Amino acid sequence: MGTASHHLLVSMGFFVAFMALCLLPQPVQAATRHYHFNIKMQNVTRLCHTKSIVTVNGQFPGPRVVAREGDRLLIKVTNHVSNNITIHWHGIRQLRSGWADGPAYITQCPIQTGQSYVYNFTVVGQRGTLFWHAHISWLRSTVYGPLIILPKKNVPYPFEKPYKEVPIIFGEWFNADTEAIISQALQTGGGPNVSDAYTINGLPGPLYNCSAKDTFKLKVKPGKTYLLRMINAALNDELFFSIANHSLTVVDADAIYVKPFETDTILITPGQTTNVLLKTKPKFPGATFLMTARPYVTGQGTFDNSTVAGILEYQAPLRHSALSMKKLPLYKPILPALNDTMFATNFSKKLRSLATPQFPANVPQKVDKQFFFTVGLGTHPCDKNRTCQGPNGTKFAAAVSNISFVQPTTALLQAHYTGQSSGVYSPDFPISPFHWFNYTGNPPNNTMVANGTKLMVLPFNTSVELVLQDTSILGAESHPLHLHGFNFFIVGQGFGNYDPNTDLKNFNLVDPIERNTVGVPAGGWVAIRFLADNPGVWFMHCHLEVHTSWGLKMAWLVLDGKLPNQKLLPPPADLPKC
Ligand SMILES: *[C@@H]1O[C@H](CO)[C@@H](O)[C@H](O)[C@H]1NC(C)=O
Ligand SMILES: *[C@@H]1O[C@H](CO)[C@@H](O)[C@H](O)[C@H]1NC(C)=O
Ligand SMILES: *[C@@H]1O[C@H](CO)[C@@H](O)[C@H](O)[C@H]1NC(C)=O
Ligand SMILES: *[C@@H]1O[C@H](CO)[C@@H](O)[C@H](O)[C@H]1NC(C)=O
Ligand SMILES: *[C@@H]1O[C@H](CO)[C@@H](O)[C@H](O)[C@H]1NC(C)=O
Ligand SMILES: *[C@@H]1O[C@H](CO)[C@@H](O)[C@H](O)[C@H]1NC(C)=O
Ligand SMILES: *[C@@H]1O[C@H](CO)[C@@H](O)[C@H](O)[C@H]1NC(C)=O
Ligand SMILES: *[C@@H]1O[C@H](CO)[C@@H](O)[C@H](O)[C@H]1NC(C)=O
Ligand SMILES: *[C@@H]1O[C@H](CO)[C@@H](O)[C@H](O)[C@H]1NC(C)=O
Ligand SMILES: *[C@@H]1O[C@H](CO)[C@@H](O)[C@H](O)[C@H]1NC(C)=O
Ligand SMILES: *[C@@H]1O[C@H](CO)[C@@H](O)[C@H](O)[C@H]1NC(C)=O
Ligand SMILES: *[C@@H]1O[C@H](CO)[C@@H](O)[C@H](O)[C@H]1NC(C)=O
Ligand SMILES: [Cu+2]
Repeated sequence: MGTASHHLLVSMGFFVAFMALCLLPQPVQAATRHYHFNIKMQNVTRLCHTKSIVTVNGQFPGPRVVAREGDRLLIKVTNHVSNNITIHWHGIRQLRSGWADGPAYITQCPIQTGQSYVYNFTVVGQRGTLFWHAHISWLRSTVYGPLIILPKKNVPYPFEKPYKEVPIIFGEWFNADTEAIISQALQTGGGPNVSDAYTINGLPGPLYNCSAKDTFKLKVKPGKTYLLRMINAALNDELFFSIANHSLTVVDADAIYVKPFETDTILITPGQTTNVLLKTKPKFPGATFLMTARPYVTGQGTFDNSTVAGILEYQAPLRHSALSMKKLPLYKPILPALNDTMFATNFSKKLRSLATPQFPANVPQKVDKQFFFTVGLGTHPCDKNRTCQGPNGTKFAAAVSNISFVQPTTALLQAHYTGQSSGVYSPDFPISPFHWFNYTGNPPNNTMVANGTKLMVLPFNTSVELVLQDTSILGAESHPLHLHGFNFFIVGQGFGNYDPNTDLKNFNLVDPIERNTVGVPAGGWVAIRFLADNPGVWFMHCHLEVHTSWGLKMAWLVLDGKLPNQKLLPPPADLPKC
């Protein structure tokens, strides 16, 4: 059944893409591709629990969106559920088209029940795997799907042409309603309930109770090369992934080609994507190998420590009977320990941009503005007359530079564009925290964080260097920071407190990895650089949804440039209103 539903998913994805191609005249270079996302409820059963979930077109995971580099996408989203919804095209640069980015109350008001909105954007200078997901509250727990960007026609991959391409999207399954979980957590101030299973393409697999029939199965032929398009759409967990007795060659991360390297295990944070080549063995008829994923965890709280498994199955020639197949053992991969920070560090150090003349790494060599932001957890006081379940009776909070972001009730981009920002946001996000403390040392006595809706304003084309420093206020923890509207280069990283006197000289300005989501090391820092060449309001937040809910988020406001092609385009007529 797992295989059947997977194949259904595959064929539906291709069907949608096929329809899009057929319905339109086809210019030689760029095409316009149309999709229709109907947001609707669907009953889905996993782990013997049937649940009514929010989906796109009744599919879980959602439909595959396929485009070529250079194409325009027109995706009409119609909301048939009682929840407000928005969709984010995670990793798409959205050059001058910020209205189509999707985070609720940042670039748009939500699409309300009965309303539609057409996301209209082009794919520029990116090829590889990205994904789309709901960007409001915790709805992305079920509303997500692959976004596949093929190279331009007749442009080959900078690696061996794969025999087949297979998306592998990780998620988290909750038996309970995730909207109830986060709203309960925000009320009590405690940590939210954790998931009941991890999933591969929506399927938890045989290591969970009542789940063997819901197993992702990849049937392969011997001696072929498969391109696995891996996506971590899990809500709250970084994941290790491995396939027994097979190594993987990493070739692309966050839709940017990398210098290929081989590894038995990959680490992928929520918000990251990784393309790997899997070379199947020359002969292995009927053999089956498990592929498994489980979390990499650095925080103090409870978490889902379970393991999702799928099956890699070598097709047996017909003359091999089921009996002879049974004799072969089922191989299982060995994953790193749940807290293996050493692996995480070594893995991230292997990631380098391809940096060839055709695919250069345009690392900003000079810096106009330097910023230093702390990221981490903290606390808010409990409301009077109530008891709270956060640390010492407080409420959990999270912050960037000690400012816990307060979500506005109208969209920031509209407020900026219409000149009505007063009372919505203030343009005074600090370039560094107001108070120095030993960020990764013993926790300070006062763990309370401040609130605010503050934006960092950048003139067009500012070359930015940003150090993201983890704090140990409530324990050091890795935070996958995601920036909208840009890719950035990860020019340095380390443990302890960032020290420009010693760390700056070790920056890699030649071939650093370029991506949209970076795991800030637990008890450490990363330095990133990007060129602010995209006018608009751009969200930056931890991609652990619980931390985003607690306020680990902020936004950049990049101003228009002088030239006509350096300005944000006007909003579309159907842009939702608050
Ligand atoms: C889901 O199941 C419930 C209970 O069986 C039923 O009332 C409801 O109509 C179903 N919803 C959908 C979308 O099929
Ligand atoms: C999409 O955006 C482009 C650029 O702004 C515009 O020319 C085009 O008319 C839009 N298409 C639709 C269907 O809104
Ligand atoms: C969270 O878990 C607790 C303890 O198991 C349970 O009492 C509560 O109902 C759960 N909350 C939700 C929203 O499911
Ligand atoms: C699975 O089922 C067994 C037997 O009913 C039970 O002991 C075990 O706790 C269950 N495990 C989970 C994770 O629910
Ligand atoms: C997962 O957590 C449970 C509950 O804390 C514990 O009993 C179990 O041993 C853990 N499993 C693994 C694989 O760490
Ligand atoms: C990882 O966990 C193991 C077992 O729980 C523990 O012995 C070890 O000290 C931990 N390592 C780190 C780096 O925290
Ligand atoms: C706190 O509780 C007292 C007694 O029940 C009540 O009089 C008071 O109004 C409550 N205060 C708040 C802020 O809810
Ligand atoms: C909670 O209180 C204990 C004892 O007073 C203290 O050691 C600890 O640091 C406090 N934790 C937080 C998060 O404030
Ligand atoms: C910060 O705290 C750590 C751990 O206690 C300590 O090793 C380090 O020297 C401190 N750094 C500074 C600058 O005080
Ligand atoms: C924190 O509290 C301890 C004990 O109450 C005190 O000795 C220390 O000076 C305080 N530290 C700061 C930075 O206020
Ligand atoms: C910040 O907001 C939270 C939740 O809205 C509230 O509990 C807390 O008291 C606020 N803190 C400050 C410093 O305003
Ligand atoms: C949906 O969004 C609108 C506009 O922000 C808001 O007024 C309304 O309360 C929201 N509805 C729900 C169900 O969250
Ligand atoms: Cu985080």
